[in-house]
Amino acid sequence: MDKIRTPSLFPQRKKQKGMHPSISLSSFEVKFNELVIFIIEKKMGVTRRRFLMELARRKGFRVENELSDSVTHIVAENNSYDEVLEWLRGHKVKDSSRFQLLDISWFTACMEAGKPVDLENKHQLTVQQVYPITSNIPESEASSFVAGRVSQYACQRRTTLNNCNKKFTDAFEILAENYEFRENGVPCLAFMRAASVLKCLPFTIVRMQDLGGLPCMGDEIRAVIEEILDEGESSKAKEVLTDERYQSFKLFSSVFGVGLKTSEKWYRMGFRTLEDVKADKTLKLSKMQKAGFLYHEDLISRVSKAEADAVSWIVKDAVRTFLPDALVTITGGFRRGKKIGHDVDFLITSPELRQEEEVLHRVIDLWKKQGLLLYYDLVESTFEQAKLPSRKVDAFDHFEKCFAILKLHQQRVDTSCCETSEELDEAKVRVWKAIRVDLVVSPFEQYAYALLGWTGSRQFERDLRRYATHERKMILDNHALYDKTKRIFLKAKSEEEIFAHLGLDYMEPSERNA
Ligand code: DCT
Ligand code: MG
Repeated sequence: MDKIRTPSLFPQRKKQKGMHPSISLSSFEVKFNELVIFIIEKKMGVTRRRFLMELARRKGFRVENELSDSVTHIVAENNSYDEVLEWLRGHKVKDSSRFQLLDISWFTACMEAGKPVDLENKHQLTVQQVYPITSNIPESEASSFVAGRVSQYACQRRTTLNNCNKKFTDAFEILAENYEFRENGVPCLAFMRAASVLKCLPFTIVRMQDLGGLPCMGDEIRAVIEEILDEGESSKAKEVLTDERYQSFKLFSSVFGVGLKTSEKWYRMGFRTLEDVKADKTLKLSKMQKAGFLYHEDLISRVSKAEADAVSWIVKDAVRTFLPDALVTITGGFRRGKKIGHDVDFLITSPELRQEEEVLHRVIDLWKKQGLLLYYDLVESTFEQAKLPSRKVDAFDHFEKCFAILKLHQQRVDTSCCETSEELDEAKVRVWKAIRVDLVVSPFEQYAYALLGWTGSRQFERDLRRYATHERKMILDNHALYDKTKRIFLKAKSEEEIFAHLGLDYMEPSERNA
């Protein structure tokens, strides 16, 4: 369960390799460098757009004529979220999560204030927005209208990282995790599903009536919501956080290679902290757990987007040394637009028949020689033995994969005591950080299914498979889609085709943060 760190209000965009610095044609002084605006002309017209651009530039905002790589904030008028996404797709933008998609109301508020104003829910263009943002419809009425249309399946709810109900979902996730630690699967799943439903709402729950016809809101869930609304916090969640068993399990499972079974064992042996575990010299640790303890500090510090990009470069470079036409795609949370993750996931394939088969071994050998590999566990493909598709929900797939810990060299600068530029240069110390990396290799014809499966989120994947089974009489896994009625496997070259086979509207990775 991830704690999603809320992105800073105006994220500073970093210059990325291969991107051209954009040229602002404004002759006005830029006062607010932290954001770069682009205004969509559609439904607004050339004249009004030009007027607004000029106005903003005069007030010190940076406004781009074109949708350049530096743009951070996209403003639209009278366009729905879906229309803006459609427009972006038409302009070859695949990942809309790198932008704030905003209604003109945010822009006008900024112009009135003469400076960037905080982004509020009402400014954000989000899915399921059924009324124009500026309308006077009471919030509860709006929400119950939306609630009636919210599907029980995450694959039918567009869920971005913009969570308006964090105070509820944080509590749910703590409670779910506690049930998981106690191997109480039913309420664990109930709280995870409820959290997932609230994450897709374009409004904050402010009264119980707002829950209207929302799915997955059982009595226990409602009681927690009610208490948070009345008291500002959940006493149950608070209690869990101070629970000895929960605290120990949380610590133990933070070690790479330690799951529920080991945590349970250690707890029963009387251990409560990681120091207790380390102090017992008779304890047999697996190779994975040894690495987990060795690099624990680095691994719990989470991976930033910049670090993920750096790893991505290393992975692509290594893979393409042996397979120049290989497709190497970042999957998992980073593909969904997350700015932080616990690992970096990659999917590798090659359009040339069976060329992908040897690549992982070669990459590992190369990294060993380069001293980059701190740990690895290579799992050979079990594809031949596998009966397809797998019926087990949450079953792991049969692809060849490598769970690794990579040594990422970074340059960290401690400038606190530097007075001259020479001192600054000297202070530059080369250090490295251990990063968890998952590499998965798929045959080219299964690539779309593998990509869909490894992009997540876990809740999205679970519901996608549940939807396929219960609503379409199909079986979906990371390799294929099987139509039980027609008794055929449905081929797909892209994720879009898989959604179409399932009769679902396509969802961007950034909308799969269920
Ligand atoms: N996955 C899945 N079922 C699992 C495990 C993983 O469907 N039991 C899929 C969904 C996400 C993807 O694999 C990568 O898994 P993680 O790295 O665990 O998740 P993440 O979304 O990338 O989260 P994090 O940011 O913490 O790495
Ligand atoms: Mg991940």
